[in-house]
Amino acid sequence: MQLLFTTVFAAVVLLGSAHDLHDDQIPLGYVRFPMESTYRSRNGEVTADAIFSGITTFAKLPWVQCLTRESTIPFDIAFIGAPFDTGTSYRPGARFGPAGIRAGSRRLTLYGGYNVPLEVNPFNAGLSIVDCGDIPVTPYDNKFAIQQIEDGHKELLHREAYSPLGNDSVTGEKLFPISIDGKNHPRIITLGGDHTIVLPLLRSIYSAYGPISVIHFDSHLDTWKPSVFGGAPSAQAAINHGTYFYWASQEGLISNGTSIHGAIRTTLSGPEDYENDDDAGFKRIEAREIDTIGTDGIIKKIRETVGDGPVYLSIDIDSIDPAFAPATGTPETGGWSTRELRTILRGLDGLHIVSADIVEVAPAYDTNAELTTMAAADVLFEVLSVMAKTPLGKVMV
Ligand SMILES: [Mn+2]
Repeated sequence: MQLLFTTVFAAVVLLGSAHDLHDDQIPLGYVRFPMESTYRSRNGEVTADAIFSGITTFAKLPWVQCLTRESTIPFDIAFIGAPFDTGTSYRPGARFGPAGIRAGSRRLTLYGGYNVPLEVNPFNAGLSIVDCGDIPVTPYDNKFAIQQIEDGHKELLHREAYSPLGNDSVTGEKLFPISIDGKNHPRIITLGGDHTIVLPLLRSIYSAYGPISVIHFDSHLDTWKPSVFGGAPSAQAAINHGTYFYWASQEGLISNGTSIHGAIRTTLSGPEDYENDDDAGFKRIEAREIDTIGTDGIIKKIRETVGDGPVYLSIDIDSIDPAFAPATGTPETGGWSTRELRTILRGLDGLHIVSADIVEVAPAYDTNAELTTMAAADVLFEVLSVMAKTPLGKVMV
């Protein structure tokens, strides 16, 4: 009897502990310490922490299952994937973008992550920065997928940021949130996905900030009317990666007149596409303007257009020339170099970028040197650095 009891007891304990293990299982130990620097080794030792080993998250940031059981872990900036590519007109494959960009980002903290021109280490700036994995996205139903992306983004955006806003670094005055709901929201950096995902992302942004100024780097306008760009067959076909800004404008999600495209060089259905683009609320910087006004002139135009209000930043990897970033859905030659785009992004230092995305990275078309995914990751390093320097707050007047 004693033996039977002991056996049963032992079995219960074993089952119990197995169950506890499962409940307590955390994918990477450092998730428990979201403030801990991702770069710890000072002696150059190659360990299990080496950048080429282990599970791949963006820049080896802690993986947090933000949308499921670790939904209470707070953060200031979250990376989230939106693996959707069924709104694309030419080369599909951006559903593998999030995984590819993460692979291209492994090297970001190799030397510690200090951004020399911006004089900041975003990974060590006191912010909680995490990789939330991917939003679940169905490849079978675009309408449903677009709703999933909006819901997933909102779920993250509407939390409270981990770090308090603090005070203005110059005047020392207390900062207040710039959101319309008065909350200090975290920032979300979305890894696309084709560009269609920006419609649900802007719907989410609108729910926290109202109509938003958009900085959009792309070789294409993406404000096309569905009747011009693939939308004739059905209501579902009308929402695609060339029309999402048309719909966002129709829905009042974009701040008209304080939004701007950069790197435009697409052919058009005709000059009237630009009139339609004006109606959608955008100013334009052509890719070729880099030869006349340079990166300084481009930065100036952008800053004059968006002012100091809340800004959403959307980066199509095809803004970069296919010589540097070939793996994309609709490549256009005559674009900017990776260096030029990175310089322009650093020129956004001080703007209130509330969230951002990079889209149209389709790794299957990349070189085996991972040019495109590396470019995408490095571009996001600049975005992350700019975000880390400027809190999303303003002084009350
Ligand atoms: Mn494009």
